[in-house]
Amino acid sequence: MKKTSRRKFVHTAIKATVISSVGSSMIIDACAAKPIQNNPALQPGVLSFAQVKLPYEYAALEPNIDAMTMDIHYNRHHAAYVKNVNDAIADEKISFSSENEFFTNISKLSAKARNNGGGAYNHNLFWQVMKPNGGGVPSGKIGEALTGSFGSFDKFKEQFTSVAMSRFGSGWAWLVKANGKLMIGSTPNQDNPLMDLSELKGTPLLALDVWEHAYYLKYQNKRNEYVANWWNVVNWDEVARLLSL
Ligand code: MN3
Repeated sequence: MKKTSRRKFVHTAIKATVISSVGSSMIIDACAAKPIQNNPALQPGVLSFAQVKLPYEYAALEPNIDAMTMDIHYNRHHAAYVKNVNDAIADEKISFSSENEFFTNISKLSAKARNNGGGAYNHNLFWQVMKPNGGGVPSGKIGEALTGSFGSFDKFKEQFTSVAMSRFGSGWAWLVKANGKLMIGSTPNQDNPLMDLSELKGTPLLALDVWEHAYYLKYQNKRNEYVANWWNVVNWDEVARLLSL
């Protein structure tokens, strides 16, 4: 089998096992993922997390993000977070019915629920705020909002890049909407701005994974090059859509 057709086969096979959430995530709804149940112990009406269908092929973001990184990141790292958070929900008899309720009560839950729930949600957003031939300078309401909040698009980009570079160790950089304003910040590990214990709070519009697993195969320790090239794949249409909700 040729490499490309094998990749296509693998991708198709994975698509067939991707699930949709019982929860109310706009991200999952927007992606219309097909339902699967990762853990039969989960009760109807209780939140379960789902891995969104990757909206492009593994190689689609090259040369900015390589196919092997995408494959491992999606199929191993992200898939594990989704499985593990659903296991935690079942084992710990967590009975929240939405992702929002889950994250706003995260300080009461276990480290397993927090780390894997964040990992499940954060990556679902991450895949969707990227696309092949993305990047550029956004226009319309998102463009105006960025200019209004940060002075100019270049200043926004500079500040976001600086936050992504200064997050020590593993974590995420974010653009969020909070109280009608846009803000930039970062979170450690798999925390996110929906969590009650997060210093940065708001509705996520854009997320950048700065864990080494997101870039090490291609960029090794050069996080700066990864971040610089990531701007070429930002899906501003999706960021604009999230802003409009
Ligand atoms: Mn990751």
